[in-house]
Amino acid sequence: GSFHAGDNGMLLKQHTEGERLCLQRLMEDSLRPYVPGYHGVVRRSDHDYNMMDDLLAHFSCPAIMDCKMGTRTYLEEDLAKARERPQPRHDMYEKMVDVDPGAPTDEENAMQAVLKTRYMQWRETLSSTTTMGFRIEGIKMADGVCNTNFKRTKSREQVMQALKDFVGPNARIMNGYLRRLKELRLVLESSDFFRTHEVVGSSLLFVHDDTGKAGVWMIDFGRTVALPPPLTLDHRTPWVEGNREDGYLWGLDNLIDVLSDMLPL
Ligand code: 4IP
Ligand code: MN
Repeated sequence: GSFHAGDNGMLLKQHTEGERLCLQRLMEDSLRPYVPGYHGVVRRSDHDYNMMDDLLAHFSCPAIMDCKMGTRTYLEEDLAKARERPQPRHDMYEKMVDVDPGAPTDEENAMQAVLKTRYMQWRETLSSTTTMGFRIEGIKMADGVCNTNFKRTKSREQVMQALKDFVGPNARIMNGYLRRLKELRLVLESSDFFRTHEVVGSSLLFVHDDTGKAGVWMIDFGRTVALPPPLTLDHRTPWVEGNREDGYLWGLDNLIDVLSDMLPL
């Protein structure tokens, strides 16, 4: 995989230059408390890694949830590339057929392949990404049991049930998550980094344990890119090709709304 357990409380993630730039800039931004602390590039047995704080280090038997944020999960530049030089993918065709044999078009069936942007768009509309601006990617419960079977978790009711199963009956944890998400929203609304970046394929990592500790952090900046100045985003305006909007804050509004509706537990 692309991760390695680092030394004492650190995590090593396969280096990409785009993610390095983001993490470096985030260390100077008001968002710093909401991202893993970044410690630069390190080399281990011939590979480069971005070294960052392991967010799980201060939890005991944590429950973990990954929510991918935004209404769009591929970059605008991927669309342009796909038009200039289409690269149909057999692996993505197979992933598509596994979930829904009726999903590929006749042309895609003939090629036994789909474009990545087409696959990503299909995943967006199958899940809550298009309708709510976020989707649950995976959950690991305190007992270690993992569930990544959320590809068709789409309706508000389905999403709420999954969130209920994850949070459990503990009001302290629920209130902790809500407080943290509302703080994050305020900071995002005034962050220079956030205003000037297209944030795609990034997740919110939820972590809690049975001591009642609960935290949320922004992770995965491999497809977060700086906008050409003076362009900025509000992250709520609907996307039309060219405006680069990603729907991140609209998704966070919806996520906070769903969690609030679950109270009182
Ligand atoms: C995956 O699809 C995820 O979208 C990955 O995003 C993406 O990686 C993969 O693209 C794509 O196949 P499934 O989740 O349906 O399996 P993430 O890394 O956020 O999970 P990228 O490279 O876009 O980050 P490929 O091109 O790596 O296969
Ligand atoms: Mn990735």
